[in-house]
Amino acid sequence: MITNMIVLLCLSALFPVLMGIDEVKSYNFLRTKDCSDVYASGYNTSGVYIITTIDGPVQVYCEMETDGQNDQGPWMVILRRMDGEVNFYRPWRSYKWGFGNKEGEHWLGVEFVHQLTRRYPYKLRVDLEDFDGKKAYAVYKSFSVGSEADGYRLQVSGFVNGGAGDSLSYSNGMKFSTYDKDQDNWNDNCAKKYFGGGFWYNSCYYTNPTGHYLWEKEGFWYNSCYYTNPTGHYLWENDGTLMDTGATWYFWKNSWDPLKSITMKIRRVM
Ligand SMILES: [Ca+2]
Repeated sequence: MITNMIVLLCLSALFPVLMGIDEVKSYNFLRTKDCSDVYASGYNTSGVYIITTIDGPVQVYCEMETDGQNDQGPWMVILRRMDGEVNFYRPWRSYKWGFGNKEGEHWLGVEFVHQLTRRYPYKLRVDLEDFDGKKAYAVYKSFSVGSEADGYRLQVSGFVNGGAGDSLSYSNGMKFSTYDKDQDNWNDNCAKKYFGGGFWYNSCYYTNPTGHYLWEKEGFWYNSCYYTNPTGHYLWENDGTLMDTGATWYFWKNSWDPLKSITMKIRRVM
């Protein structure tokens, strides 16, 4: 009996090692609600961690440092665009619960963000990078998302300019919309019309971070699926709306040019 217990104890001590590093993280973080708790537990490297929510465990990407800039982590990524690998033209259900690859492009899930921001005060940071490698950011000192019953309404304020300008205040107070759930202020459907994903569309936006991913190749903005022919160049220049459909943040350069990378991330205000 005693021997059995000793064997069991030894096995349980080995268990985290046997489960591999990612599982060790979840093992240790059963009571963490966001990346601030992960950081407080002594983990200061950026990566994917598992945290606990009322809907069960959720994988999140924690950005523990913000390279060289003033506003240090830990941040929890709620949206990342970086290479067009993931399709963001998705229905309400996907935006509610999240999708994508936490190491790469993903949307964390607006329900989860609501559950956190209804309980604790959070700030938001948006990081931008263009195709020349230039970077800028914006911080909003207060960020919260209402309940689904209230349309996951966005409340954002306290803009701090990190060179990016303020493209999000136009969405303040808006409900969340997707192509299959139009809660925007336009008499048409912003998500559908501009190939957008889920966002707090007004009528319609100055930033569309879940928009269609476009990338630059030999001096032109190519699209991942609609046009494969470079002669599309001519067509595009004559149809401004198509140029507006990328992952944009207008007030950085007063331009609708698509960005190489957009990351939205939140941090609990202690
Ligand atoms: Ca509408």
